[in-house]
Formats: sequence, C-alpha cells, structure tokens
Amino acid sequence: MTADAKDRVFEIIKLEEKRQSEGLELIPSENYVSANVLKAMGSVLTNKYSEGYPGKRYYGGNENIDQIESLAIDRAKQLFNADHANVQPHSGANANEAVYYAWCQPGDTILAMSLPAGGHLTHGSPVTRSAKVYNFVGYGVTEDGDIDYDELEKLAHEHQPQVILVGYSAFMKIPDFDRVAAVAKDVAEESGHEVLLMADMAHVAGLIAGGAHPNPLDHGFQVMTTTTHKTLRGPRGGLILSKGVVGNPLKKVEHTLENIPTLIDRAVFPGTQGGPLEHVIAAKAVAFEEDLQPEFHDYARMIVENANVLAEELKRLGFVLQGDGTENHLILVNVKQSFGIDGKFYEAALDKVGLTLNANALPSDAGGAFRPSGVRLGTPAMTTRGLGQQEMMRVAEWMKRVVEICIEASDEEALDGYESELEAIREEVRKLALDFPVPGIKPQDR
Ligand code: DSN
Repeated sequence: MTADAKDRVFEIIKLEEKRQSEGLELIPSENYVSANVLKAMGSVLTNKYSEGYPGKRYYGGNENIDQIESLAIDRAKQLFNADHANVQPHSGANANEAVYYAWCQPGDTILAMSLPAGGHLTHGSPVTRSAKVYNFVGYGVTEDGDIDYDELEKLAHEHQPQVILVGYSAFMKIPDFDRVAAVAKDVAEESGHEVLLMADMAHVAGLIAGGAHPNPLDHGFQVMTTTTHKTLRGPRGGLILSKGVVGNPLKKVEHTLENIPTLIDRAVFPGTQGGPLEHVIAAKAVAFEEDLQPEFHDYARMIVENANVLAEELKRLGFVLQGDGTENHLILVNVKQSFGIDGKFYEAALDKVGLTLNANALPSDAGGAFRPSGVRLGTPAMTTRGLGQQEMMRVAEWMKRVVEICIEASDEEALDGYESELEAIREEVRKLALDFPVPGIKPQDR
C-alpha cells in the first residue's frame, strides 16, 4: 500500500464496500457497475480538458479523447435507435436543463407530470431554477396510478405548451407514447408552433435498451433524456438521445424540430456546461458496450420478472401497492394504508436490517415529503447481483417481519428496544447478500 492509500478516504471507501456487500439495495434508482466501468472512471482521462465535441475542440491533445467520445456516441445511438447522442451531461438534471434551454425561450410552457404525482424535481418543481425561467404546467395520475391522459390532453389544449414531457421518478406503468404524440400533433396544428416531445426515461432506460420497455424514440418522440447510472449500469451521469439532422455544433442553426440534435449540442456546450468529464464518458462507453450484449436483454427481462414476483408476494403479505403492482421495476408501497406506519419510520427500521430503500410521497399525500405515507423500491440492483424469484420471496418476508416490529415499537426511538429481533433479521440478510457478490468488489477487499 502506498502512503497515499493510507488516506482516511480509502478507509471509508472500504467501509462502503462492506456496507454494499453485506446489505441489499432496494432503491430503484441505484445499481452496481462492472469492474471495467470502474476502471475507465478511475483513469487518466480525468486529466484532460476537451471543451467542444469530437473533431471540434477548443484545446489540443484530444486525439484519443475524440475516439472515446465518438465510441460512446455511436454505442448510445445504437442502443436507442437514435440519430444523435450527446454523452456530455454531467447528470440527468443537467440533461433536462439543456433540453429546455435548447428549445424554449424564458416564459415558454412545459407540460410535465407534477412532482407529487410521481414526476421529477427537474420537471418544474418550484424549488428549481428552471421553474423560475419556464412556465411549468403539471398533469397528474388517476386513482389506479396511470397518467391522467384526459387531464394531459385538456391542459395541452388550454396552455399550448412548447414541450410535452413524459417521465417520472415514482411511476410504475408503461406510458402510452402514441397517445401523447397525437396530442402534441393536435396542439401544433392549433397553435401554429412545433411541440417538442420529450421523454425522461431515467428509471427505465436499461429496460428500453434491453427490449423490456417501449422506446419513445420509436413512437414519435424527438428527445429522450436519461441518467446512465440506473438500469443502464453505467457511471453516474446524463445522456440525451434525439431524432433529427445532426449539424455542426459550432454553427447556429434554425429553431426547428428537425435541428433538435444540433440545438441540444449547443445547449449542452457552451449553453449550460463547460469541460466534459471524459473519464466518465469513457465509462459510459464501456457500459453501453455491455448493454449492447445479448445478456443485457436477459438482465432487463429478469428485472421485470423479479419486480412482479416481489410485488405479488408483498400484496399477499398485506402491503397495499400504488397501481396494484408494477409494469416496470418500480414498486410504490402505501405503508400508512397497509399498516398505519409512515414511510420514514419504515425506511429507518429497514436500514437497521440492511435493506435499503427510500421513503416516498404518494399522490396527494397528507404526510408531505417529510413524513410520507409510502416507500419506493425496485429490483435493478438486486437483479445485477443475481438474486432471483426465491430471493424476492425472502425479501418480502423480511420486509413484513420489520413491519411487525415497527407496529409494536410504534416510533423510531423505540426501535432500540428491538435490537435483538432486528439483528436476527440483519444476520439473515447479511448471509444471503454475501452469497451474491457485488460486481467490482473483490471478496478479499470487503
Ligand atoms: N434521485 C433519482 C431517483 O431516485 O429517482 C432521480 O433523480
């Protein structure tokens, strides 16, 4: 070990490796990357400035970087049947911001699912910068958890938005992209302006790449944004796919839907970002190549199968699920309605047994964001580790045993009195988790 490797930071990384190895990750937006993705991220590419795009950089010495970014672009296009890919967004939030900036003027209207209904912060939550710049109008969900298409249509005609956005972070149905595309077409005819159809597929991009979910770009949408670290199993980052004509990003182009790929390139750099993170782009390229392999289709299918088994078993054990189940990998449980406990309390109790998920508000939740009635969970990370249907049944059983402890304890502080019961479940979780190693963590390192 070198002197540097004795830095306290590396000791803490070891602790995190242990936490990840000995617990089970149920947070639906998290996953594990391969050793090769880790290797590319930890490379000397981080030393390089490369503002601009392949072949059009503002610094010298980019001949290798250009090849890497071009590979990432080509692989992303292939994965999503896109005409263009911008692989530079540092995150999903940056990707969304760049698309708004590419297409909208300040004050323009964007119709998106509201946050309480299951949308995302960057889709117009008042606390964000973009909500101050653009006029967001929010549509909701129906009783059964699906998009309220009638409301979406009504609001679209009323507000004649420049963008209609389909995407979400707590939603378990498959959107009807064709229906939304038809609404955009009608609004464009009525208003005389083109309407950009944008899909934020951060949660399901890996399912799309693996053929287990429809691709909005095949259903009339011009733009799809995503993060690369969720179901795509890449590094933490963002990605924008688009349909249209790819022009020179250094030259201005006319504001038309056809030119959206170039408008987006210009909006990412220099519009909203500076130097790209080429070590992360290299890791994206490595992940995309993994996602292009036939095995990735099996992975995508198994995520959905595992989610269905888990959802059905939870229901059998008395858990009430939003939408009564899931069509993707995401499960939203109403723990308040099911057992009278709130999501934060339940999240804290599950943490103690090594099952990690997040408390989540439900549509029209009286508990708000701080004491929500629900928890959100999903199967992408567990499926990466190789857990299957048998293990999903055990996860559901542990979740129910923790519910019973919560009911008895009645609040978070009182959980201290249930240490031995919680530790017994913790030990069972640890034993199972260690049988399914985390990719990228060598057993001797944990
Ligand atoms: N934080 C992510 C999620 O968990 O859904 C989205 O940004």
